[in-house]
Parts: sequence; C-alpha cells; structure tokens
Amino acid sequence: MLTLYHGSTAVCAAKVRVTLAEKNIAYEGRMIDLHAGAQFDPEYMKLNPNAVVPTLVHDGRVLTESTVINEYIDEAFPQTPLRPADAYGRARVHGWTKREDTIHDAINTMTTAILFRAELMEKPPEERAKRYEKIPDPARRKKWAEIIDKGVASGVVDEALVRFARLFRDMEKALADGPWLNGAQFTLADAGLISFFYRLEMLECAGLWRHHFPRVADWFERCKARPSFQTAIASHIPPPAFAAYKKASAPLWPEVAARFDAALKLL
Ligand SMILES: N[C@@H](CCC(=O)N[C@@H](CS)C(=O)NCC(=O)O)C(=O)O
Repeated sequence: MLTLYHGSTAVCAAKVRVTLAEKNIAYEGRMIDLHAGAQFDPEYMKLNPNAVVPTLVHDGRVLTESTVINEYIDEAFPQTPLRPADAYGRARVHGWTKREDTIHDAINTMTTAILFRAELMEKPPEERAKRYEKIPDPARRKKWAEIIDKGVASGVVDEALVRFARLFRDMEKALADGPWLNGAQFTLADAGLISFFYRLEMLECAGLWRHHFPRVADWFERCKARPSFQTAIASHIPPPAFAAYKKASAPLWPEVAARFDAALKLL
C-alpha cells in the first residue's frame, strides 16, 4: 500500500506523481494544504520533520525527499524502468537528479519573489512574518525574509537565475544526443524537472529558455505531450491558480529577463 502526502501545486510532490504515472503505479493521495499551513501540523511533522511535501509511506515505512522517493519507487517497482540498466547510464541520471535540490531551491526563490510576495504584501506586516516564522530550517526562513523584503531585486533571485542559466546550458548540450536528457530513454532525470519548468512557465518565465535554449524548449514541449504531464501535473492545479500566477508574474517579467541576461554573461 502506497500513500503519498502531497500538495496540488507543490512541484516536489508533482515530481513524484510524474514517476508514479510513468510507471502506472496506483497510490492513495493525501492532500496537505500548504496555503493553510497543514504542513506544520504536529502529526504530519512526525512523518516529515521538515514540514514539507512530499512524504511517501510504503507498507508503513516512511520516506521523505522527492529525489530519494523517486529513486526508491523505481527500485521497488521495476516495471517501466526510469533508469538505464548500465552503471554509467545510472550514474549520469543520478548526476541530473542530484542537482534537482538546488534547482528546486531556485524555483522556490522565484515563486516566493513573484507569487507569494505579491500575496503577502496585501497583508499587514505582522501577518506576513507568520507565513515563514514556523519554517524549521533557519537558512530557508532567512531566505524567505530576504525575498519578501526585496522581491525580484534580491540577490537571492540573481543566484537562482545563475543556477537556471547553468542548468539550461548543460541541458542544451545533453539534448544534442536526445530526445531525452540521457539519450533515447525517458528517465528520472526528465521526470524530476518537468514540474519545475511548468512552475516557471506559470510564473511567465518560459522566456528564460525559449529565448536562448531551443533544444530545451523542444524538450519541454515533448515532456508536456506525455500523458503523465496531464495526469500528474496539469490536472492537479486548481484553475483559479493560473490567473493568480499571471497577475503577479506578468509585470515582473521585464526585470527578471534583464537579470537573466546578466546571469547568462557569467556562463
Ligand atoms: N528537498 C525537498 C523539498 C520539499 C519542499 O520544499 N516542498 C515544498 C513544496 S514543493 C513545501 O512543502 N513547502 C512548504 C513550505 O515551504 O512551507 C524535497 O525534494 O522533497
């Protein structure tokens, strides 16, 4: 029995749903309402002390961390393998999935700077701080405070954009031998990045790759054409979210684009 604690728009949870969909594995989903702060519920934090989603429970055994969960699922359920059989191929795929944590951090930075900040700025200052003061990790808490203060002008956003620039550069190179990041086989490397790209697209930031990295742009369109994209990502997003993302994001795109141009010069 597989139970996945997840969130509708949460990109790390979506990463795991893509893997489950690609392998056609049934699971019981338990939604954690991150907006309402359900991740801080003491009962949930017994499963996931970091107060984040996803958490997977398989026959009573608990796993956290989306990359670890994806590798576990691929190992425990061998149908439709999402990693190559050979050691070199597996190591290459691990090279991509290992990187996902830092990329997720950059995605979180952009979402906080563009969407969460816009929502929080409508609230009184004492209520704003409440959104992040319960975050258990002090570094993450500090990052939130800095971004809520400065928005896309924060140096944390510039660091995130450099990470994207480096990722897209490396993907563009790898995809010369595509169609997938590790060649002919769709793997965990691809599965783990799709929800991140979709988040950037919802934040009106698709120009980051569309204007500069054509193979990456084609790769993402291929990903979106897979049935797992609909099942595991798009169908979970409540329709009003699209308008909210667009409203917060569109006015900030010119500044994000200019900062990304500066990041590209560092490559
Ligand atoms: N490294 C963790 C990150 C998990 C994470 O940060 N999840 C986000 C959603 S994508 C979350 O639950 N955020 C809740 C919060 O920030 O309060 C993983 O990959 O599982």
